[in-house]
Amino acid sequence: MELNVEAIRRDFPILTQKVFGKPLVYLDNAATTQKPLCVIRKIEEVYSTINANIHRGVHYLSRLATESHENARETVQRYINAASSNEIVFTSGATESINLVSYSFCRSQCQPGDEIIITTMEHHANIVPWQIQRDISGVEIKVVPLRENGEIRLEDIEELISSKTRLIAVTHVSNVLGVVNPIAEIIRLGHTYNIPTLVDAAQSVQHIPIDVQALDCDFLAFSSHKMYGPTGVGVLYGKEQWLEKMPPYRAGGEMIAHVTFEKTTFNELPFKFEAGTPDYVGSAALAEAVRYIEKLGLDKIRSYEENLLRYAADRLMQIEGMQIIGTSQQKSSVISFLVGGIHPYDMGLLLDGMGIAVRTGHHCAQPLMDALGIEGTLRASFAFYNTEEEVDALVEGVGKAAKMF
Ligand code: C6P
Repeated sequence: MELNVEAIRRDFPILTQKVFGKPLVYLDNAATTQKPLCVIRKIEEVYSTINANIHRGVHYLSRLATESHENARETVQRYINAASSNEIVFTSGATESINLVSYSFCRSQCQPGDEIIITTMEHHANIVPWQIQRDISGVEIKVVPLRENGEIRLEDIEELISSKTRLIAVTHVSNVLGVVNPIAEIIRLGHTYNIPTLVDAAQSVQHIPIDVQALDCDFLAFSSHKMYGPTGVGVLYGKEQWLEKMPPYRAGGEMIAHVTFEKTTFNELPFKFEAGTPDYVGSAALAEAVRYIEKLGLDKIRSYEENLLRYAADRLMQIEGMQIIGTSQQKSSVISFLVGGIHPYDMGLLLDGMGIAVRTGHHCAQPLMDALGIEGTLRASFAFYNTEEEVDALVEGVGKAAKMF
């Protein structure tokens, strides 16, 4: 059975809105996805029924809230098939998850001169933390170049590997090109040299089934708000063997075992990395989003979105002057494009006037823009609630806007 998109759309109240008198066509899902009613209601339910600080109180509500937060951890564990819930650390988002790894991994596993491999297509969130560590820990950054069609190649990664390489940090899906990187092969390559891999799954975990055990993945980072969950919550998956070796990232609250003014001992995993009051309302709502995705089925979601992406690419290519950025065959849910010499921002504004929400600019990937020799792109990004009719509206909108220049 295929997805019943008409019924799915009824779960997302925001999609029925009009913008400037036109039906909203929301194609900015790579920036953030909309939320189904069950997620919105979960937030209300937690605040209305079990709200209390977790892990602290002996009282009834605190026990329920703690149970809800820990159940959410197990839901996330199941979703990515982690071996243990100790390997699931709640953070504020993919950005914080990567910052956690960069800080704690470099501090405990790297010496000055050691090397971290990243790629040209990384989001700033997987570039800048390593640059900060370059200043603090003295690590060097090696960058995998991009091939013509926007892909990275295994042999280019292997070329950069040396006896000083400590980590490969790579995005699963590029938020600009939509390219799906061969993370299984990259992880395997790293392991042949005893090098762990951090996968930035911010743009993949909502589109592509991920099994961290099958992948033998060392670290995986993602955000709740890009997978139909609330903002302000994220996940770092880390293999227990690595997390055990890494020192805490932030200090205070739940991450301690015992404190005196002379010395503090730290809590066990995963609490060692969760300082302060965690977003236990957000975690419950994220778990609800995960259940929603699981109910639809990621395989069905993937196949629906792949068809939509193909349809969009074929239709957009019919527009005169259309240039699609990133022509790899392995793509997921994102199309970046330029039309003639039209500035993406100008085109984006005109589309906005037609009720069509796309993103314009460098998409927090300026080094990629430099490598491509462009300033920015227009980007349409899809979710399972988008339709071919919405793609038609985009194509018509872009065509109309292009004629205005
Ligand atoms: N990309 C986009 O419109 P946060 O902000 O922490 O939830 O996610 C950061 C992040 C990390 N990696 C990748 C590949 C991403 O795409 C993002 C967020 C958004 O493309 C906002 S810039």
